[in-house]
Amino acid sequence: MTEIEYFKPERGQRPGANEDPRLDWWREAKFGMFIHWGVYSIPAGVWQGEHIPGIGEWIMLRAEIPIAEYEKLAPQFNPVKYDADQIVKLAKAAGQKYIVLTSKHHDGFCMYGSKETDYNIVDGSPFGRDVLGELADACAREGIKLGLYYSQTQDWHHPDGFGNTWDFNEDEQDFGDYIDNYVKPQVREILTNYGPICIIWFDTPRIIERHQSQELLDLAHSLQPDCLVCGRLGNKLGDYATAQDNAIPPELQAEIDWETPATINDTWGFKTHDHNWKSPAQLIQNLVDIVSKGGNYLLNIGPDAEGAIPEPSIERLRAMGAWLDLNGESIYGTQPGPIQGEAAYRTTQKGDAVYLHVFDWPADGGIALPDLAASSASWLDASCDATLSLSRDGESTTILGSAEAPKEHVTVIRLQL
Ligand code: FHN
Repeated sequence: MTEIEYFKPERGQRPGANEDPRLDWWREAKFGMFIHWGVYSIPAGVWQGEHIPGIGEWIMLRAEIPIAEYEKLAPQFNPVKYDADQIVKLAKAAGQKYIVLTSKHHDGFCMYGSKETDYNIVDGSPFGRDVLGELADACAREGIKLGLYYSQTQDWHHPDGFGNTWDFNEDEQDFGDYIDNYVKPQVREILTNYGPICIIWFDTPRIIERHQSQELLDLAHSLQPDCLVCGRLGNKLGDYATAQDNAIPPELQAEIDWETPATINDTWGFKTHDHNWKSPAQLIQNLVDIVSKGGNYLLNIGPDAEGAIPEPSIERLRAMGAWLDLNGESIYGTQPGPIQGEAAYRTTQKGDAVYLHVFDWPADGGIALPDLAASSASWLDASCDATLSLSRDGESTTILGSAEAPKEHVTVIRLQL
């Protein structure tokens, strides 16, 4: 089987796909919101007048900005437009069932009130509000699950964190001390002070040793047994597999629970120069494609320096939500469908219903399903009044619909087995 590279926990270190009941809600959910937000949203991809290529949250490393310079962003960070309720409501309108916020990204700036460093939004910015705390409250009010991203290995601000080669000499760093006396206390903070956390989303597991990953896994589970740990903890540990950014495996991945983290444009953290927005149709097809292969889609927003969500992200998320309002039955709580590997469509399944998601509507309106014995076919979107008929020949079914695609983005046909 062709396989994309995963951060994949080893079999034996985790139960197999569909085996661990702690993941039941996550398997049902399918679609989550990632939020990458920090002081990097101020330069937004531009440093000293120069456009710095690459993803926005990496500007400190890409431009090798000295800590003393980068730190000056914190006193400028005053995101007065931040509205946790608005974010949560947007996620709900988009049909996203969980949210994962960057509590600390590689630049080391914490988006919550940490006692371990003043380099955080509460103590180190004029804003002075606990972004994470407000989001946790809003999630609790709206009944949506909250997860937290935490960069356990890379920390370009901490003298013993990994990755900053321009301020520090790697040979003089004590990574073990950083893990024991900074990362662990911070993981304890975020898993203690903000209510139930559904996922801790570790990332870029470079140089972390096996025992360190294991200790973080044990710590997370001891503090919140139901908190899932993503596969980027490192050393093949974690509760589920994490695909590479924006990567969708070409085939069904039935053996693992997995998730694709993805961007709407090309950056995670806000960038003024990135206008390469994926279309709503592309995003809906990505969601369908992932779900049809057994995965979850964690789709990112990157608020700007004022805390506003970019309008193109809002528009696209709302379009996805509108589609899910009509077609969500074919996504949430489904299993990968019986027909795989077709370019023009994808399938999901729930009980004896198979959902046929048509990406490329056939010019003659006909779709032959040689190995599927369906007894009836109907448009999932009840507002669709185009004609649709089904003919059966033994174990094969042929569907005949209208000559033109009845619906924009992805049309779903519900087939009863
Ligand atoms: O380096 C990070 C990147 O900034 C971003 O957080 C993504 C999200 O999956 N993870 C890393 C790159 O894979």
